[in-house]
Amino acid sequence: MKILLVYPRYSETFWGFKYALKFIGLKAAFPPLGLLSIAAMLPPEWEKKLVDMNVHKLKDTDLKEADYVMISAMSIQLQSAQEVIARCKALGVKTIAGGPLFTAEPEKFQDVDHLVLNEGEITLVPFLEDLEKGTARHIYTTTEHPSLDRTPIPLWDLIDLRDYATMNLQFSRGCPYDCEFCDITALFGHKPRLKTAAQVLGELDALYECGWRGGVFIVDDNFIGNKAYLKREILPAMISWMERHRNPFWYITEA
Ligand code: B12
Repeated sequence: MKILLVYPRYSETFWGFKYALKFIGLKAAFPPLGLLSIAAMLPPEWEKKLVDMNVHKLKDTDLKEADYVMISAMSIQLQSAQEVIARCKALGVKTIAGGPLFTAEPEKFQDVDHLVLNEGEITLVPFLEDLEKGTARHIYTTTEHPSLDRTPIPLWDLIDLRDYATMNLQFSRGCPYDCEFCDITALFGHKPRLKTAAQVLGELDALYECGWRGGVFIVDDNFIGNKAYLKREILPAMISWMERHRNPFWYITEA
């Protein structure tokens, strides 16, 4: 099976850093972590290629070569996502879409063949089983939030790390608070779900072994959603990992 993973273009906003990136000679600020994680959940024998449209042009030949095009996007990528879906439809290529854009408003995407919504750790499993049986439905959804112990290390070899300013790592999902400006709990729930220290160090190792040195963005909804666990289990493990590896990374996060 040949899979093309596509990350649509961002609209022009502050957070796309379109103009600032030119000063540092890079193509995008952050890699598509959701898509790289989904890639790692697919059968290992499937052939996978990833096009981040913020970095490279998406060619019709790439689309035509794929058995399925898997698209991930957030709302800011709506226009580009719609264009990709229309191009696939015109070329007769089947599409599978997931991520926050599609999960928040699935009714807008009738032209997508399979909407695999919410968190892939849960919904991708029945979808892949049905796909194998030839009975895949239009939509897969769930009201449950998975534990993060099933989340694999992203398939970093699908991108060229040198195109990006910062690499991403996720330690937790969800947030216990209820701030009026934030809708994160609608997608990821109120209970922070956490990775173990072994998982976090495994992800640091993976980035280190790919040759990455520099910034690592811990892309949590709220890095301090569970302060006690963070201070007891994660930060001491990260500090000693950093010392053992002579401080190859610096970090940013959201709290
Ligand atoms: C890091 C982050 C950013 C970063 C970088 C984004 C990037 N490219 O990596 C920055 C700070 C730049 C950013 C900015 C913005 N962000 Co932001 N961001 C996040 C955050 C905190 C983490 C994203 C992440 O890497 N998650 C980890 C991966 C593993 O999760 P994931 O991508 O969701 O993938 C999972 C599922 O969605 C699903 N899945 C995803 N893709 C696919 C594809 C397929 C085929 C399948 C089957 C499944 C699937 O399975 C995956 C595993 O469970 C999320 C919240 C969150 N917890 O995810 C918000 C979030 C994505 N951001 C959001 C928003 C609104 C924005 C902004 C528009 C905010 C603003 N007002 O400016 C900007 C726009 C950015 C731009 N370029 O213009 C919203 C999107 C809401 C929506 N309905 O689309 C989110 C969900 C937060 C929220 N408020 O709810 N963001």
